[in-house]
Amino acid sequence: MKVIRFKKDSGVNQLAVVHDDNQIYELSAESFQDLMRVAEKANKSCSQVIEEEIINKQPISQDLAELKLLVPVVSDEVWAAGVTYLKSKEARNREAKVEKDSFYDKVYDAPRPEIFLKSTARRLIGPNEPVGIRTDSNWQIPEPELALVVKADGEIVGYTIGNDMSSRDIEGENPLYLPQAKMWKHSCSIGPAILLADTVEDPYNLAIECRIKREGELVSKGSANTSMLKRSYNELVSYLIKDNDILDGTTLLTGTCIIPDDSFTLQEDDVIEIEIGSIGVLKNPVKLTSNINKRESLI
Ligand code: DO4
Ligand code: MG
Repeated sequence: MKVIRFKKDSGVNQLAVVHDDNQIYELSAESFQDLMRVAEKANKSCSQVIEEEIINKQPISQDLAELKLLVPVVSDEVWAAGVTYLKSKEARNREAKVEKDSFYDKVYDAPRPEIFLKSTARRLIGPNEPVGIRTDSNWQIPEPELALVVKADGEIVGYTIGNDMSSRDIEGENPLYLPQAKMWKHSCSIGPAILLADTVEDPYNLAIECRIKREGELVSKGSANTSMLKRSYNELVSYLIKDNDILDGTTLLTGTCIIPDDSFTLQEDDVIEIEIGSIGVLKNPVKLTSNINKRESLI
């Protein structure tokens, strides 16, 4: 069972559920956070609350492909874990031109994971909106990642897809540049849906695929599985909330396990597609940040 948000023709942002039979039902909750609050008050899971609400409802007549999907949860903050897959550690060592005992080797094996602030609500974008590439970097890639949607107390309530856009030359030059290698205008996309945690059979066996197209042609393709993750999701969340208050609906990206060839860099008008299990496909075109208007308000 998946929760989506979409813009109606009237301009209203609507929360809805895609049920197992692929029928879509509008929900009365105004946001994913609102749904979490209702569930908590009733001492039920989000999926139980939804089942009870839609029992006497009619599905909408449109298909998922016809809807203008929005960020499924407007997270106050999006955090990200790094170097949680072997492939990420190896790629970081190559870009930093170090062979052994690097910071990346150490963090991969250390009890404490790497966790950094990736985005704020105002910077976050959803399906089909342009992700930005920096004007001062020559080596930029998408990072396809499973994202956890968590409650303030750290409970994982759902899974979505995150794109942790990254500048490899800026990070490779000096790891202290990490915030600039990770956070800029439109550098984080999430969506298209939140798969509710209690409806997922095995979150450690989700196939991930990333496809990058240029003028319609496939220029990069990679695949992996969440079974390759070095740490557990609860371990990552436990470090996120250690001595740190978060709000309901905070999103935590769990790290990348797909890195394009080292010769690859994104270009304007490329199209990135990230597919994870039954969550769906998160698709975003690429634009130079200088060609993206300043966003004044929340989505
Ligand atoms: O250390 C840099 C970031 C690592 C990261 O974003 C990842 O492994 O996904
Ligand atoms: Mg990443």
